[in-house]
Amino acid sequence: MKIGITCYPTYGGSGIVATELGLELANRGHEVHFITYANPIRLDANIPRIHYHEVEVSNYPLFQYPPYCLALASRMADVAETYQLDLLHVHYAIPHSIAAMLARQMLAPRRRLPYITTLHGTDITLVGVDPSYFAITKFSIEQSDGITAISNDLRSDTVKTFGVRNEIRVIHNFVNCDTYSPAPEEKSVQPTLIHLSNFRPVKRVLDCVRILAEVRKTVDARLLMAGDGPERGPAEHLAAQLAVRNSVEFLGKQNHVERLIRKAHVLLMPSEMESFGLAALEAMACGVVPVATRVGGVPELITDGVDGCLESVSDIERLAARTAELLMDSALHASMATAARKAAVDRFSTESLIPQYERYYEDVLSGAVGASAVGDRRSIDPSL
Ligand code: GMT
Repeated sequence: MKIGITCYPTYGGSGIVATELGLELANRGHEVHFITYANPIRLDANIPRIHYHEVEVSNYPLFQYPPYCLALASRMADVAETYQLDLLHVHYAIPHSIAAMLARQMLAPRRRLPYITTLHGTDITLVGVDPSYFAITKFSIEQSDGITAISNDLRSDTVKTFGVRNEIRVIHNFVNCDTYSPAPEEKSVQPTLIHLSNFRPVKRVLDCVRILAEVRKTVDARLLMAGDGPERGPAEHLAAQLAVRNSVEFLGKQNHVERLIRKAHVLLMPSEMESFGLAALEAMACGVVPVATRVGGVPELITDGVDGCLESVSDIERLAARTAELLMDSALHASMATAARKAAVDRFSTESLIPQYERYYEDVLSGAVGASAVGDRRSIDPSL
């Protein structure tokens, strides 16, 4: 198949999933065209069957806000026509889904160009519910020829919040278990925690520092903070206030996170909301035990007490106690690390998840799913 992929190309789970998906599809013989405003972060140059088309947005003085969505739609239509794409697959509803809908309309007089929207989380739970984006998010989802969500929880949220009646297929996040694998020889000697995110408020980055301060009352642990974003400054400040600044390393944005994750014993993910928790899955594949909050789709990934730990949001005492227990009890840590790796390999590996996307593409192309299929069913069953 010839597939156009659009995502936010910078740091963020949705962009990472989209990029890794494109790479895996290309490996399996498909032709993949990334259509974005910058080269996706994990995309190296010169990979067979991978193409990159930059979206340029000219900034005319009249525009207070350059119309990125329109530039993207034009580029999508142009690339789809030039390279005879079979479909567009957009990640994160706003504004990618609307741009794809416009591209589909632009080409409609000449050819069919279906588009699939993959919902990742904050596009529904934060951005989509904002009154200024609610109606357009609902419209763009309902117009999609195919919709996937990265967890059952996100699918329910989408149905509940927007009243969407189209089929939403759940295809969980995935991880390449060859790239993300344990390396005991690289494990840090000092007990090490790691946090990996874009440092937005929803991640509760400050809680990582609070957990470390608690843990350090019993264990000489350190914390690696990988990523960057608005909460980095406040986190550095809090670390100084809690007198743990020398035990926290702020590493900034990192390209090869698997090399870092392997050094750690525990991954901290104390998020306010997480529709899946890709960082936790990447850690589990490396045999690093996640200590996380019981929110959103995280329980679909982590089984509490078996391959990770789940506690309530902001319960620093419990999150720290579970972390300290793992650092002090090496047998417990070893059994949970093994279970975490097994869960990643058995349930979330590229080998089992990528074919699910391929099957979905085929279903959309054949018309077996999509808005038109819902429309057809509606004429038979008016309750739909
Ligand atoms: O906040 C992030 O982690 C980035 C965000 C995004 O949209 O780029 O991640 C979302 O998508 C990831 C990949 O599908 C999921 O694993 C994350 O759970 C989800 N984040 C939230 O729901 C907060």
